[in-house]
Amino acid sequence: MTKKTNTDAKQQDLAHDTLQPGNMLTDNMGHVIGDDQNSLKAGERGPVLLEDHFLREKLHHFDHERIPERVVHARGSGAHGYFELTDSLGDYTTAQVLTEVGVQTPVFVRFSTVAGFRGSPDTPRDVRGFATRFYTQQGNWDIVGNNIPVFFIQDAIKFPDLVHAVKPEPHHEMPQAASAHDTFWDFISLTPESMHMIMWAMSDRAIPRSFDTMEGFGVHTFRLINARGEVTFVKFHWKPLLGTHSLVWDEAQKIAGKDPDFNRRQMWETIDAGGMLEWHLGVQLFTPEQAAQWDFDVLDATKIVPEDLVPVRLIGKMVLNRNPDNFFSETEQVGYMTSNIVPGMDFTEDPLLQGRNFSYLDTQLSRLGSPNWQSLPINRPVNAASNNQRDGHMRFQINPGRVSYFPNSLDGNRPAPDEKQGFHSHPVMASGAKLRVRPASFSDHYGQAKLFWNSMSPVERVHIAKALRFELSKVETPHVRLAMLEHLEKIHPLLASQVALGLGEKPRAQETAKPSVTYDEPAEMALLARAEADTSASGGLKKAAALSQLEQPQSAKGRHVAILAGDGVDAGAVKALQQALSAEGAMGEVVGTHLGDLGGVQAMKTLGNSHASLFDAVVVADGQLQTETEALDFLREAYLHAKPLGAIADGAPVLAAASRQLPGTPWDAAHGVIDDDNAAFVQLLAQHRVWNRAPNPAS
Ligand code: HDD
Repeated sequence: MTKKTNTDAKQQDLAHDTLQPGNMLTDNMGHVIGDDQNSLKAGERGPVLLEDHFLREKLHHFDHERIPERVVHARGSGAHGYFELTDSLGDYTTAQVLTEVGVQTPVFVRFSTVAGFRGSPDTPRDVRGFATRFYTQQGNWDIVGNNIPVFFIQDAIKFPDLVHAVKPEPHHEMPQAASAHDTFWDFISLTPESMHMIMWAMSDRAIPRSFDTMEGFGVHTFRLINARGEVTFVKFHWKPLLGTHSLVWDEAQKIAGKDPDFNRRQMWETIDAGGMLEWHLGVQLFTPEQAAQWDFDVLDATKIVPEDLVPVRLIGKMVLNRNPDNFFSETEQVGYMTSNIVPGMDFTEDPLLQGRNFSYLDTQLSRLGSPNWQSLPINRPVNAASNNQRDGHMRFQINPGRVSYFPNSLDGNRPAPDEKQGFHSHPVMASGAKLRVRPASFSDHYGQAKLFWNSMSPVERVHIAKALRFELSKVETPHVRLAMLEHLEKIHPLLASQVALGLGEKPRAQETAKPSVTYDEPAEMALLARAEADTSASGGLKKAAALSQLEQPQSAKGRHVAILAGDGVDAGAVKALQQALSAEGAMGEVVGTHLGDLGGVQAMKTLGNSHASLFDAVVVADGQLQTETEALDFLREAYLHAKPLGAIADGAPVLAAASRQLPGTPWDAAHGVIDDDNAAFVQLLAQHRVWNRAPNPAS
């Protein structure tokens, strides 16, 4: 079957609006400007004249360039691409985007953080937005998801409180892009329904390595409706082909300073170099009857449906392969809405989704300033909108004729609803007394928090304990810290105990271990490895598949390796390593003692203007560097962040010199330090990190 695609349709549409600059400079009314560098004055040194309409228009437009940033998810980065269905859901839905195998549907995805302002760094500890727009032939479909499958709250009415609590505090607007402060933890300590989400937010999931090494989730349960009107519940998943991998917290903080645009830059440069970012689209399909049997409620956005109960079925692939032409026009002006669904889909009564359906339309109006925001190129559907809505600020569409109502006899009774093609809400029964209550089926707030904890590997549990120590030690109000320890104790006393040690509080359990600071201490890892909790609200499971990132696919593709070098480096050895890396889709970049030629290899970055935290691994290629402190620091940082290290040519003595900065730590192949073996190094790179590198407790 020839690949039918409407990718071109959207690209042509956007290209039509991408204004290629002409040769002559004009004002916004098309008047060619003679001189744009000097205001019109009376005399060489006289006053500027009001009649200078070019000056007035230029300053006028400039003064009005900023629009309100998003109230949450202000910091974002977007890219275009396509979704191609590979496995039809024709038994479950009539939605063409989920039934027409082989069709490439244009998409635009915007990744974001939640709490930080528009100019905040890419790598705070935070949830990541993962908003996908499908420009389908049946209208726009938006999966406005996150990289975490649950949420802090069950009811949308609490969202303003949650956001007010996490944003910089209103009396002094600090801290920027951080949850480690009193108001956030005060709110959380009084909101037990947040505990499952807190475990995800304090895990490595909240510091993703890159956009294409994080998962995406639609979070809510939606409905699919087939041609016979039968309903199936569905949850949407984005599974990155490269697996799901994270930074470590010390590294994430340093990246925020060394390159605040770290993730944005990675995506831009990958696509700019002809690369792409790829995910599988997966669905969990289950019936209302199945859902009724579980000990959790699928309308509760603080709960997952564990993949052990309902496997994720991969049905297609999304590829992001085109950068926006203009950040503001596309990435800033895109307006997603959870209410953007197509025929063959429907909402469920999830109270969080119901509230979101109101909020997104509402917020676009205040942010984009006109009811015609949906006519902006990035928001325009590929099938033209046709209705009787008229006027409003910034009307782009020109509707001819005299009829702007329905029914009508003066224009062939067009446009008219279409019984067959149109969207129909599924006639689900809905009745009951007007109540402001939370259903009992929503009331278990710790069962799946324990399920997540149990599903973590020992090193991931240590990272959660370290994150909670970091966060709660920043809280200045003692009773808030203590209240949080109570919640943690309900998840597991050993977790609460290890966090308490960091807060100067009594441990909550007999057993304790030296809390990890820089390393992941083996003693704390061993202690927390034994901390298995009794779960509930999890379908009878004690732990769930696919929650630990250490179970994820591994790949060296997209990895970025620093090759440290000075003048006279062995260029042949460097090029051999770069070829071995590029064969696996990774990249080896020379970081030199200076820019430019180092005797056969080019340095585009230097030890002074770069940092180990910006790379996945470090190889030293030059023995002269053992006296270069910056080189030794580069290696030390990478070691502490559990990154693969290597030496080629005469670089081994530099590794030895660097190891002397960390006495008692193993710098050998068994602990991820590879000397002169490109194949072994590339294989290690694919494993992401070397987690067994903690110092030998006997040393
Ligand atoms: Fe939201 C933006 C995702 C709960 C109200 N949200 C926004 C964005 C994402 C999400 C990815 C950025 C979209 C973009 O890139 O432009 N939001 C979520 C997820 C949630 C969630 C996965 C929980 C499951 N959101 C949520 C609730 C409400 C909102 C409960 C309000 C009741 N969200 C908004 C908003 C935003 C928004 C205020 C701000 C900017 C925007 O809509 O376009 O309407």
